[in-house]
Formats: sequence, C-alpha cells, structure tokens
Amino acid sequence: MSDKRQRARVQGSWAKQLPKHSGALHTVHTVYIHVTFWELILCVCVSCRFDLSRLRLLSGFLPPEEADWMFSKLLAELPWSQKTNYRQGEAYEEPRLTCWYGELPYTYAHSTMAANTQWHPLLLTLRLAVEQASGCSFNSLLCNLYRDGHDSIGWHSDDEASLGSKPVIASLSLGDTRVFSLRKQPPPEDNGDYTYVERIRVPLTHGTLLLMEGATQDDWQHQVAKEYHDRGPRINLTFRTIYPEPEGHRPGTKIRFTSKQP
Ligand SMILES: O=C(O)CCC(=O)C(=O)O
Repeated sequence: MSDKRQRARVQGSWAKQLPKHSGALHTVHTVYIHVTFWELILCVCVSCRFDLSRLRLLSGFLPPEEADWMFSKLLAELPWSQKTNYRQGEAYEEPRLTCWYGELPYTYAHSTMAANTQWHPLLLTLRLAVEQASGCSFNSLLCNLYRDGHDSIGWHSDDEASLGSKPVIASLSLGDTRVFSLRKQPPPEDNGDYTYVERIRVPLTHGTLLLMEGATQDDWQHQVAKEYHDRGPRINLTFRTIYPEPEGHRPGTKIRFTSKQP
C-alpha cells in the first residue's frame, strides 16, 4: 500500500482529540472535543487567529430522561414531510422527512422550504438552551427525521449564501445514534478527488449537541450515510441564522459549489 494511501486510511478512522502539546498552533486545524474551559478558550483564540474549522461536541447536553420525552413529542407533533429536490433537472425524493422554522424560506438543491413562523413551544425552549450553550443566536431551524437506517443525507456543506460567511450551525441529536462523517475539501489540484482527504467520524448519540464553527462549512463536507443494520428513528435539529438572499443571487446559491444530495 502506498504511503499516501496508508496515511489516508489512518486519518480516516475516528475523531481526533486535541493534541496535548501541539507546539505549532497553525497545525491545529481539525476537530477539538473540549474537555476544559481553558481548552475552549485556546481553541477560540486559534480559530479567530487562523480562521480555522472548529467542532465542539457536548455529549449529554440533554439528560436522557428529558431527551426521551422531547424526542417522542417532536416525533408526534412536528409537521414532517418529504421534500422533492432536483439534480441535473431530475426530481428525487429526499430519503428523510424534514420541516423548516424561521422568518424566511430556505432554498437548497433547487427547491425551497416554506417557513413555519409559529415555532413549536418545545423548539423555542431548545433554541434558548442551545443559544446559551453556544453563545450564538439563531433565527432558523432545519429539522430532519431519519425514520430508520435507510434514511440519510448525502455529502454537502451548509454553505448557501443565505447562511452568511463562516456560519455557526448547532446540531442537536435525539433518538438512535447515527454516525456523522466529515471529509476535508481536496486541494484544487486534486480536481474534486476525495480519495486521499482527511476524514472524521463522530457517532451522535441521544441528547448530544454538536457545534460547527469557523471555516467548517468552507473546508469540510459532512453526511449521515445509510446504515444496513437495524436503526431506530432519529431526529436532528440544526439551528442556523438565515439572512435575506444577497442582491442579484438566485435563492440557494452556494458560496462554493457543493451539492446537498440526495
Ligand atoms: O442529521 C445530521 O446530523 C446532519 C444534518 C445535516 O447535515 C443538515 O441538515 O444539513
């Protein structure tokens, strides 16, 4: 096996911990799982200084008994539906159910979700809790329901112009565990070939909050792949801030070209 391929395999295994003594700050550029307040402050400084990608994983953000009743309530009471998207002019049904909350509609994959402006009271409570934990405010929410292991979301970045530059995305998971995968954007000379890029896999458990910050949407794509063994339902709530589409932009325009599929 060539050195390059071997390195890619090793990097593609599991999420890395923040190195204990990473002498050169500019090499700290992937994923940090925060343990202490001081690590958090260090990462904020590093991210601001070097415009880096940053993930924060808060497992147990919701205690299991609370997460249990919240999951049942949202499953039963949100207006779930299946969205039709378009790829190269062909319509396809998303392999998951969704609903969208906020003041503005949200366009991706050439179709638009109308905004539910009346937030479910539980979603308002969760938004407040997520805002307090993240220190960010959010005006919109995309809710995903994966009915079983066959539901999924393909490789994409949340980089529509309407999300602004360097968006913070706060992703709260309820229900069965699914693996959230990330892959780094290849350098331009690799012409979109992801064979050797760095990869990270994070199992998102019931009640976990994942924060994606800094340049994460510029430099990485993410997905939740199909699984072929039994998986129960899972709800994922991604809080975002949406801005009116910039002047002259078609709704759903990406800042860099990647497609949310299927
Ligand atoms: O379900 C997840 O964890 C990811 C959802 C996602 O990538 C999205 O809504 O853009």
